[in-house]
Amino acid sequence: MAATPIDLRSDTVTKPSPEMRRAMAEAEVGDDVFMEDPTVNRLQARAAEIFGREAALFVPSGSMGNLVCLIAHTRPGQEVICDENAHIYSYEMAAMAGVAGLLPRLVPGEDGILTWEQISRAIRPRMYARAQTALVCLENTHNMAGGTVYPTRLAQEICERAHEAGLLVHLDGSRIFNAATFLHEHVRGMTGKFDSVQFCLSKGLGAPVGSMIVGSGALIERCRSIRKLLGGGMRQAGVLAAAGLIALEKGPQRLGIDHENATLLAHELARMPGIRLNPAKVQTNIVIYDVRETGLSSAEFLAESARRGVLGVPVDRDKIRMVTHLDVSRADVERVAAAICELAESLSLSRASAPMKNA
Ligand code: TLP
Repeated sequence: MAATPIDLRSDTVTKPSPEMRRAMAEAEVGDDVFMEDPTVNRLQARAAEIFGREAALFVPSGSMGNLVCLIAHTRPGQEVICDENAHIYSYEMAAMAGVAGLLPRLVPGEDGILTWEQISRAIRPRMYARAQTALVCLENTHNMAGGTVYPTRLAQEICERAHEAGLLVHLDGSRIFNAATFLHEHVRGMTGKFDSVQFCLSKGLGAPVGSMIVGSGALIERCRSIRKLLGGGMRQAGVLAAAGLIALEKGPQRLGIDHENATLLAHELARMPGIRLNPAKVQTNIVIYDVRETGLSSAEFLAESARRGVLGVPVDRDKIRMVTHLDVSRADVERVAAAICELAESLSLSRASAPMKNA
């Protein structure tokens, strides 16, 4: 068993590089609630510039970034259209309902990708006694669909048609740079039509903490107050922003390596007995596979993997997610594949030698 486990639970587990730690130690700081932290101000200006927007806001997490935008765009009692497995719906403590007072209106996307046709059918008619649809939220890449990417033209069409219908559109772009890497496009062109975009510095880009919201100057002003309302006003946050700046400048360039590693892992897994996935669907750094036919639940399979030095997370009873990131090399992925192959084969052998029921 490997001494240090190979941690594929998430791309959030990455540790700041020595360069980041140096920049954090040396960061020039001020009180960001007074908007006087020069490093935070630099990070915000740079994010706005990269996305071609008027302004940006540094927030402690992707969840807070999404929630701040939801509150900024809506009022309690309204509806938000999103995919049925959207992170804002499934993994953010029901804050959409519990804090923002919104009703989620779920649409089953194909691999997490919605079409305007599906969205338009979910819009509530303007009728007394009906909750009113205010917002559409897309997720790119889509986490629980296995890191799938929106074709840019489709995302743009959804924004255009939603605006014509009087709706706003938010992008949970936590992994938007992974999508840009897959498409060989620039985030500016991919996201310019959204009313707000949240993206994470702390996932594949490698920063220890933080996310950004980008949008119009007026939106960001509003978001700044809402961030404070939620307790997210940070003080000498320049120590975090310094790492964020390095993540933003250097992180995107190496995401292709994570994608190659995920593709390699997917192809290896697809050959193993009892493991089901379609490696052709792996576009970025997330691999989701089904272990039902091994005879174990995802939790049981993961416990056995952990004993062999490999960590992942369960998606549901049958499915497991593994995510490649900057602290995982190709050699690590080969070790992961060998360990899971040994596990899958031993389970397959024990199934073959088990006495047949009702023989
Ligand atoms: N995702 C985490 C877990 O919460 C599942 C992960 O390990 O992938 N949007 C998307 C699409 C996300 O994947 C995440 C985090 C968030 C929002 C929230 O970001 P944080 O964790 O910074 O609040």
